[in-house]
Amino acid sequence: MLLHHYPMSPYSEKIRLMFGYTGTAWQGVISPEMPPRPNLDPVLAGYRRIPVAQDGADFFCDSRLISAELAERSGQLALDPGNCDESALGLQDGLEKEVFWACVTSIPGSQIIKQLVRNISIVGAYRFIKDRAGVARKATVKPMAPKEARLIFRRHLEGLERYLSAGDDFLGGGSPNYLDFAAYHTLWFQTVVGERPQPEGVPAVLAWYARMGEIGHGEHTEISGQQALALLDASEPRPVPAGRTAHGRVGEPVSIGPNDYALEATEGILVGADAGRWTIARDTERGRVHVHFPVEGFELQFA
Ligand SMILES: N[C@@H](CCC(=O)N[C@@H](CS)C(=O)NCC(=O)O)C(=O)O
Repeated sequence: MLLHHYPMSPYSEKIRLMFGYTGTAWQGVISPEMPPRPNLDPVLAGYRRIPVAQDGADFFCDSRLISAELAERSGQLALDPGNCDESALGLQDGLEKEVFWACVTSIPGSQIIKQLVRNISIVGAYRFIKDRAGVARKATVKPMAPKEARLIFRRHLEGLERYLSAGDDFLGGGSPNYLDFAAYHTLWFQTVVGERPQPEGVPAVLAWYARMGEIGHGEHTEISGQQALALLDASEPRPVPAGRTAHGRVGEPVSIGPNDYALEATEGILVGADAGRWTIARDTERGRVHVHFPVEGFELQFA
């Protein structure tokens, strides 16, 4: 499998660590932090988030769907978000909504700017801030005040502490499940990208965080965006399983995009659908591709 990612991306970190955990040998394509993304734009022409996984001419959008795909391929079914009960963590609006936004918003802006300048230059940092301000303006999720964000993130850590100090090494019990990786990437973003000090008064969380970090990213090599696109010349999308082609509207033109932020949608012909996933076919300059989206958090419109 191939992952379009960039070093500072928290959602990518979740998947990089899952590759390490499942012992999956992977290839990475370092993607620009913001559009234009020459590694993906010729294929997706719309969807603009990172990470995206690629297997030949099949593209998987959103880290939840990538996790489900990885769970199936590795036989580690606990990595499929559909197999985990997030409500056990007692969160009001989930790890990937409330907690993620609290994590990002509670890091001081000056720290984010420092990291951006270090990673992508002053001009890059300026372009990034302008780009993400545009994303925020069009978002359907309401912004959080920094004070509220800090409180929510602290409450989340205290909830994790209660859960983890009950005895198990991981949120999944004796071994990690999807929730471990989803909870890891926010604390990773705070401490590694945000350079925040380690949180105080939550020893079980810190021990768990260290255990998770030890998993590492596994065996991987980086290839260029052009090399990733060249794979399309010799690849065909994998057949859509019969159970997913029976949907009454298969064959119709559609557009699919996120329903919360970075709303840009990708157009194609619906070739597969079930309760958890939509698949569209697109004809690109390099041939036909299939693009897979999760149903949760996305909106499908018929043309
Ligand atoms: N729900 C998505 C969220 C991905 C996400 O927000 N990625 C960030 C980078 S870590 C992003 O792409 N932000 C906005 C953008 O570049 O369009 C997932 O799980 O993959």
